[in-house]
Amino acid sequence: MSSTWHILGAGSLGSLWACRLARAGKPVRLVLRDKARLQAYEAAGGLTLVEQGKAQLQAIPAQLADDNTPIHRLLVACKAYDAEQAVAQLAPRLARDAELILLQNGLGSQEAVANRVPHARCVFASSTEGAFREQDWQVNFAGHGFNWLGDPANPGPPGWLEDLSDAGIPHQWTPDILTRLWRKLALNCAINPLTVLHDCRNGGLQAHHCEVATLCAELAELLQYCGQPEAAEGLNEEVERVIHATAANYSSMYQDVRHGRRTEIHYLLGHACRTASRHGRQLPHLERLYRRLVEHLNTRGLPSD
Ligand code: NAD
Ligand code: KPL
Repeated sequence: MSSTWHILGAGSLGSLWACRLARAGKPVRLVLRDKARLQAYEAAGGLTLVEQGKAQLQAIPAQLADDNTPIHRLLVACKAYDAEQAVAQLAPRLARDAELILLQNGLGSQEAVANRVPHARCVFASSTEGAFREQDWQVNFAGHGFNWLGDPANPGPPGWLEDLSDAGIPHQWTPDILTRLWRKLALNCAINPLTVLHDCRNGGLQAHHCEVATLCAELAELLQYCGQPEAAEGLNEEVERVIHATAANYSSMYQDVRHGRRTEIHYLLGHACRTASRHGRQLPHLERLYRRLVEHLNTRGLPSD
């Protein structure tokens, strides 16, 4: 019998994982923010997954952080800026053998979470799957993708990967999860802020090749000196490929800004600039991009941390 999957953050990605695991017969519990959310969830009768136009309701039980049952396995599906606090609330419930799976994009939040719960195993994930919500408790599976999983502190794969296979969650265990996370961070830094500042879809950056290439050169330099040379290989070419392949899409950061939502800038461009400064290096174009983006967010009343 598989351990219960506690899902912290019943947003887009958390709901997508929860529904697929529950559909495969795995025990799943949602951990919700507060009593009002719990009541609203119970009134809805469960989570609905919309996939290829078909909606399926999963009556997954939910609880609050102050429930007293122990947690052996926790999928952390909050935004990067919420992850550390959200996990800290659950720390007293984590069993000695607890394992956490951290779904956050960017870098920095994983380390902060791991420091909060040093006795737990923290598995990092890098996901290219796409999900969004049009209403509460309903998630649309928008883009098929892949999940890379790994633990920088322990290369041995965990036993629960079988649950993911049973649930049809595409994944692979990798000893190089940090390389994957850095590569995605670099892609996001080269594309997302520019789409916000130029107010365009990803394809609009085809008119800004030189600006993109200059950022990629600095990002590649950063990856080299922070010990991730593989993540630097062919970066500009891949960025151009992604811009072309996703030309009609708005980047996730563009959508966050458009909807007045907080962005994960601190864990993307912010992390890149902080890492450069820790190494005593200057990356003038990335730093200028960061300053312009912070200013843009501030003028719209959005947080820039
Ligand atoms: P989301 O905003 O849809 O969901 C986050 C959920 O966490 C929200 O429901 C929020 O209420 C909940 N939450 C925050 N603090 C909480 C707390 N203390 N207790 C309980 N719940 C709490 O976000 P998302 O789009 O699912 O993204 C989650 C992470 O996954 C982000 O880092 C994002 O970049 C990454 N990601 C998302 C996608 C996607 O398609 N949505 C794809 C790849 C990566
Ligand atoms: O991941 C993305 C995002 O929008 O966050 C892509 C499509 C790669 C653009 O950076």
